[in-house]
Amino acid sequence: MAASIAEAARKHPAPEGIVYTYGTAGFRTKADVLDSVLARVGLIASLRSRALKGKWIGVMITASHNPPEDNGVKLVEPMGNMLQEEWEVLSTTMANKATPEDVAEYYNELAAKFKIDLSTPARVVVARDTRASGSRLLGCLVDGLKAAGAEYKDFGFFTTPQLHYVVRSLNTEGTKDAYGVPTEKGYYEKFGAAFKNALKGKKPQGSLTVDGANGVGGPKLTELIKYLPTKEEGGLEIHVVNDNVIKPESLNVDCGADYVKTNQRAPPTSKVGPNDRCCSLDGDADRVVFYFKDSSNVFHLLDGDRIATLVASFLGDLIRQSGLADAITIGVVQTAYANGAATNYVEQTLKLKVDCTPTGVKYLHHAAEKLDIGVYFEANGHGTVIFSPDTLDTINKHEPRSPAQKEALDVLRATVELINQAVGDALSDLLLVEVVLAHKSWGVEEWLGTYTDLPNKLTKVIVSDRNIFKTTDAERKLVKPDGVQKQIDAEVQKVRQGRSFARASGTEDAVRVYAEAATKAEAEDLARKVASIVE
Ligand code: NG1
Ligand code: ZN
Repeated sequence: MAASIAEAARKHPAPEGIVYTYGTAGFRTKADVLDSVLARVGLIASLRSRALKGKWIGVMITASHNPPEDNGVKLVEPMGNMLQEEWEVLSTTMANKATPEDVAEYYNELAAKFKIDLSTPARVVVARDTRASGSRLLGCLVDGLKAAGAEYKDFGFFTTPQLHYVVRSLNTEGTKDAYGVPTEKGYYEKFGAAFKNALKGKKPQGSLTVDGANGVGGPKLTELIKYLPTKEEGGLEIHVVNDNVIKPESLNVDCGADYVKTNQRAPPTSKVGPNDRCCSLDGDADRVVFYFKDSSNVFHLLDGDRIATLVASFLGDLIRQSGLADAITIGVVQTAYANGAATNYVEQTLKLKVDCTPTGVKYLHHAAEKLDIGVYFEANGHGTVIFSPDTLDTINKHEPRSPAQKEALDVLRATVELINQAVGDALSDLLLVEVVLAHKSWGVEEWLGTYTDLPNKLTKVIVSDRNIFKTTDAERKLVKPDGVQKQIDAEVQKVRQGRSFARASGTEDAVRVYAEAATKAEAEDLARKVASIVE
């Protein structure tokens, strides 16, 4: 096998002078320098599967919201979680091995280190988004998988959450934790049926326009719609726009969740009327934000914080109405980027606990796993809700004591099914939002009216070395460089309802500065001041 592994590495030589890192979102960079990485990821995925006695591991080829010429790759653990941190480090080392011999040697070293029996089957599920470079990179990945003797299933074009779904379903098939039928159709059937059941006769108002970022989410949503009740059947009218995957160079260009969140405006092509509900997915459909224009043509964003608060309030109602309030508690997990008004609303109005974690879905997910029901969303729209095994058991076994309790319990059970437990999923999240709005008989204005966001500003500062910025307190305070936090505190004191922090980005070579305050002018001024301190 050493020979075949060295051969695969030889076929896809590592370019000189590039250092690769498995970051928050896997390996991600310009697509034309990723061939060697993909071949090596094939080797790592095979080892990871063997280390877990042949459980299915997922490999997704995507660069999410990044430009069309980028690409990337991330690994998925058997239950649909993100790759274990230790293996992120091993993947980084493997990606940076210089020669084919080094690659083969490291492969054997890992096998020895983890006592991996190389005759154990290795099983890997692969899929990709719609980028032009995807098919070439898939070829490189497959070369790595074949060299390692892995069995693999190629699901072709998938959203990232579809891949997580299939991985979890394959590994739980035939057990009491069976998640779903491990096929694309199985995904649509599961979420389609859950949507219908969770609506339970409540009719969604108006329609929803979904911007697919010209990525894989558009066509997959079009497919999912076939499994949803039609408007005539009491379902939701959905219009899919920006779903041109025939022109991969249009991916994420002037559309998509990142465009809308960053620019605080609708895609220029948007043609919707006042108060029409819209949402935007990102390039691999694991992230969604909602928005609308009011009757004065003013744009309003309903971001991840809004989704979290909406869903937490709905689940709280269902738990109380089902008679489960004494048995189950709900918590919300946010990052420092959550708007202060959202945090306040959760604590003061919903009376729920808020945890704050560092940026990156894996931190939020881990914190949410410690709760009975953990609602976690990043402000930019990544997120989901997870239910602990005990909580699921309680919900499944609960005997309602009145027709009203039964009604609420039915909706709660269907809502659990509707939420992708493996990972944040834009398609599942958008259906969840629609279910909540339908039950509350709310439109976007009522949703927006729950609280008023504090004006805020997010900027990026290019520094010579971002690694000198070290944080504590879930990234809300700098401990290094010395004295910088003191200067930031001094500026924050000067503005009303001020809050600001600076941290090194995990995905870009920059330091991000966030500021919020009572007015837009004060927030922008504070961001400017803090940026100049950091520079
Ligand atoms: P970094 O670059 O570490 O700030 C960004 C987002 C995260 C997350 C990751 C990608 C912001 C402020 N940061 O991280 O929320 O989405 O990319 O997974 O939006
Ligand atoms: Zn994404």
